[in-house]
Amino acid sequence: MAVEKTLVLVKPDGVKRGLIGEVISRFEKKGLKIRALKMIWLSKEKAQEFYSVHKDKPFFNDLVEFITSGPIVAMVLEGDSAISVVRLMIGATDGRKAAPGTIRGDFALSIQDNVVHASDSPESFEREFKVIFTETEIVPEY
Ligand code: 3AN
Repeated sequence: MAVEKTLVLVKPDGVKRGLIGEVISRFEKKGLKIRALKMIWLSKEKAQEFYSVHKDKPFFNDLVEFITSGPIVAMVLEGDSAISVVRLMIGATDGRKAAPGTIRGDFALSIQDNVVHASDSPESFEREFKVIFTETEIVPEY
């Protein structure tokens, strides 16, 4: 088992609906360690950079519009196989298809307004992390 870090965002819909605590609480109870945490409001430029892998998709502009529509809460979580564990816990992209018991399965009914984002690979984490955080914002191991 490899200890991994992953980047999670509570998206603007999750913040507006008062789900920050619920989302963080699930990850804390699972045993994942919070190594960084902050609330930010992404600029359009940062949002385009964050979602650059989707730049040719038809929904790219809507996605940038949505993620910049309000503040988000960003965190770096760490634990054994954190990337796949967190992806399991957030559920399928489309909230209508996400399994009950997952964050999207319990709180989302949309493919865009789906409460959370989480890195899907170590490479994604490295790229996404640098858009949102600086190295010094990660606390030392504890
Ligand atoms: P995930 O967040 O599950 O990794 P991705 O990476 O395929 O999903 O998509 C990134 C984000 O783009 C999703 N979280 C969702 O908000 C949005 N998205 C994905 N597919 C669509 C779609 N067909 N229509 C609108 N928005 C979409």
